[in-house]
Amino acid sequence: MKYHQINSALFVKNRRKFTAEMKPNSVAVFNSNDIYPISADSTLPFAQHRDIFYLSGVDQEESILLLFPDAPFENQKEMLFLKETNDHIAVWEGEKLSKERAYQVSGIRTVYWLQDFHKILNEMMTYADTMYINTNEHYRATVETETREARFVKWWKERYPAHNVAKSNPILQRIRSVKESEEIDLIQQACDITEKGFRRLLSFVKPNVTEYEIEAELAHEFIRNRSKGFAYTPIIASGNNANVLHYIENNQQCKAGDLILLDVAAEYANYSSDMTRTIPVSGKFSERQKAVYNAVLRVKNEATKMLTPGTLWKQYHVEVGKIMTSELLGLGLIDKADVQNENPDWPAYKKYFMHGTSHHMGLDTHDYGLLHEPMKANMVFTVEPGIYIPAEKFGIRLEDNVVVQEKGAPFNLMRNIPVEADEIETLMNE
Ligand SMILES: [Mn+2]
Repeated sequence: MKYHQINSALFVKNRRKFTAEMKPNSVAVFNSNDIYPISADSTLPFAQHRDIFYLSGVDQEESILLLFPDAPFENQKEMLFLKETNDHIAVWEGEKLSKERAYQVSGIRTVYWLQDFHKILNEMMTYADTMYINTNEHYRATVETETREARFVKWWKERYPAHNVAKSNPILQRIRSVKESEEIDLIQQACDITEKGFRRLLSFVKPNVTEYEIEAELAHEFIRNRSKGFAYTPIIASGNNANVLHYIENNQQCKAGDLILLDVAAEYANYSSDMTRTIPVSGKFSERQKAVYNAVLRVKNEATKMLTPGTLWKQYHVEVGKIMTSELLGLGLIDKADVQNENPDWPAYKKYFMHGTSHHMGLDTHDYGLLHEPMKANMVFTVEPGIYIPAEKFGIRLEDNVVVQEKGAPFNLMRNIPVEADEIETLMNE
């Protein structure tokens, strides 16, 4: 791990929140992700499943967490099962968690090697009435691959058909969406690393630079600050590429006079940040570009103020739509007739701003959170309005990450990342 060890107190708290929601006499099991094969003996770099990480801090493949708060014996209430390691294995595979290290990381005292799992699970199942299975119910998830978790769930339900089945996912959606202060600190660190990358770019970008050279600068700055790298596939979209919302080719040359939309951010300790900035290739916005830029910035600032406890996600989007509508009228992109005749299911503003304004953010970039429940303090959201104008060959999006506060305006975790057009121009011309 490149990141500094996280205090295990966080994971102890997270487990307590989860087990408090479990039914009496029930067992919950969480699996690591697989290491995905490419071909021959090549693999993709390991990425831990966020649920087992959230509940244990274990950042290693082939790990299992078992929670059984009503277990007959104290040492059975929480258990970890890890891939066996010893001095010989360490020489070939590098350092893996020993039982003692696993305790330091997770706060869990009962640690077994993986080969003991079935025997011990079987014993627990004779005591338990209900099994909590961990299915992926994220509203944006489309999963083709059978995960290690899914394989386990299939086997587990077949092996123990007489037990009641309950879902871990709604509990995790709820508890993961409200962040502990330690988590907000980690997200802040991710945002701070993103800031360093962005500032590096402001003095680097010049006409004729390529999008992939920009990507390389960011990767360099992120990794040297203990990040694994980008929190999600970076979008570095110059000129008209900005109007392709999920443009990830990043292979074009940036032309003088064009804008570059950068949706690029670092991860830290598996926590995301999610930033978008739009900058002029030549270090100076045209008058028209600046007018659109400032409209997007005003929408971002107004939308941010609405992220307060009790706000409903759906209603919030309706309100942001109204603000965007008035900005688009001001820019002459739509007229009053467009608004009067608009389809309520696809309002006029959607022609230029067709995506959502906010999503939960945390261990996943599009994090857990039940969107039909009102917002709460310490939820972390992105705020990311945009205006995309293919006819003028540019698109602008600005995105910050903010924490909902008990009282008053949200706290902007990207408050130090330049966003005012004048400040960006000044920094680009220093
Ligand atoms: Mn985002």
